[in-house]
Amino acid sequence: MNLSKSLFFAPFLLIKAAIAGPVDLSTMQLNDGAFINPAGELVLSLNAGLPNDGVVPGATSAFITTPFAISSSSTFQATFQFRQDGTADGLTFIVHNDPRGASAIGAGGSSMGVDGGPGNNPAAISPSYAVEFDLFGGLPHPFNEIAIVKDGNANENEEIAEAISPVPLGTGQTFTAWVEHDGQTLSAFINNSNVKPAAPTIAALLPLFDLGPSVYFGFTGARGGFGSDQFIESFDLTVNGPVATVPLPFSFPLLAFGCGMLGFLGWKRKRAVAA
Ligand SMILES: [Ca+2]
Ligand SMILES: [Ca+2]
Repeated sequence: MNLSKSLFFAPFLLIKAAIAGPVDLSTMQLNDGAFINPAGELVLSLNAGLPNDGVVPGATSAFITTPFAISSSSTFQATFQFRQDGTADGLTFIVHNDPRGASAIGAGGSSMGVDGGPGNNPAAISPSYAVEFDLFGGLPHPFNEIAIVKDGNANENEEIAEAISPVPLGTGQTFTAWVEHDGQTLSAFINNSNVKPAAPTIAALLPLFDLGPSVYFGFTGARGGFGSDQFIESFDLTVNGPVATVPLPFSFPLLAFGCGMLGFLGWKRKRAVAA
């Protein structure tokens, strides 16, 4: 066995599912009409800018193609700039472990691209946690809302938490959103600048590891009888924490052996200095 090669590669194998930094939107899997426009923005609405804009209900989704391994101590921080115009329905940021993987998509309209359609076709994206940036909301609940939904259940009466957005979501202005998870609590912040507010707009206790050992990250967009366009202008994602659930049969022993060797060499060196 070539020991130096093992020592070099083992740590990289361990963190291969982690990420920190900007996501190249053009590398995401784009589903059911989501596209990248000439400005490099991810456009979630269908037929954006076309004459029938606003008439066709539908949903889109876009996901980072690779799932991320997580453990009970994993956390993530997502930051994205976006803008929406129109009246319905909105977009979500979603983390999920649906068997459809990067192809997952729900129904349009008030299903927000995460809930199921009639006859559960398409199925809701589940298991999942999503943060809605919902232009329409649903009476008696507020329009212009930010809500947290679980397992794609976007029914207005069954959202896990809801709040009136502190910024007007449907005006076409660019906003920055921060969606964070500390392992136990999902929190969402929003501002009309890139300064993160001290307090979240919304938060809910939803342990990340309850979704399972790996998750996908991305967005959904939905339009209904009233139209809206949704643009993701930028997307940064950091996924932290041990990825001990990644099945890497060879790298763990190699790393353990590598650390042992480094420890031994360090001990030898210290001993030499002491002598
Ligand atoms: Ca809602
Ligand atoms: Ca609501």
